Amino acid sequence: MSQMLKAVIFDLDGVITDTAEYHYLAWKALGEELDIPFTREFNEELKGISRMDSLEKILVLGGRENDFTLEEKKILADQKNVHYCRLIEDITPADILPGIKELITKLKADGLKLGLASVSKNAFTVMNRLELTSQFDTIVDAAKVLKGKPDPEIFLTAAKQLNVDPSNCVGIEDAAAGVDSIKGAGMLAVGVGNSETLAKADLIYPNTESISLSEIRNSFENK
Ligand code: B16
Ligand code: MG
Repeated sequence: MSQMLKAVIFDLDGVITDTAEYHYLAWKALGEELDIPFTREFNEELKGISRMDSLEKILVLGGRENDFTLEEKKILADQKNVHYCRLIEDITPADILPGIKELITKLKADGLKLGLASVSKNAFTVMNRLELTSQFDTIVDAAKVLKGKPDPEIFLTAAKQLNVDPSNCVGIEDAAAGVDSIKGAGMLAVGVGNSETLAKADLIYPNTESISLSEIRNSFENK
């Protein structure tokens, strides 16, 4: 029996706006300070991963996982966040990625609910600066989520807050960990970005501009 599409749950960084690039720049600067340079390829592994877990991955990459106390790690993570917050200071609605505003308008015209499932503790600030907060029916508070992506908790929480069964939801993500989270929640997964990185998604688009609601509906009806 085919399910009805009732809600679309968005990731923020890398889907609604290009803050994924700012996370990369801020981590890269910290990495260099710690003598742990890393590539964009390694950065793919940080996408969708919480602040402290990202720091751990960087320290492991540099073989420095035992060099810092928890207190020191918190200071390093804060330092990255201060840098990131500076980078997002000037973002405006002009920084919404191409096609996303149009997609939101279509979804709302079709009576679908909109949710946000970002593990970023800066998500409310970014959504406010993009002037998108009022367009969304729910925004999950990352501070209240116990298990980050790839665990399904955040997408399941968004569905619960929307009062929609996960089987009636689609999730949109730019990170492999996020696609795993969506699939684990039992939702249809739309990936935006590299088709190899996002291979587990049900539908993959190279960029936000090419996301097609009619294709999503087709995929949804045939799943
Ligand atoms: P913060 P998303 C994630 O956001 C980012 O992809 C990831 O790079 C970042 O480390 C994480 O948020 C935590 O962000 O340090 O601002 O709390 O992709 O789930 O929207
Ligand atoms: Mg993301």
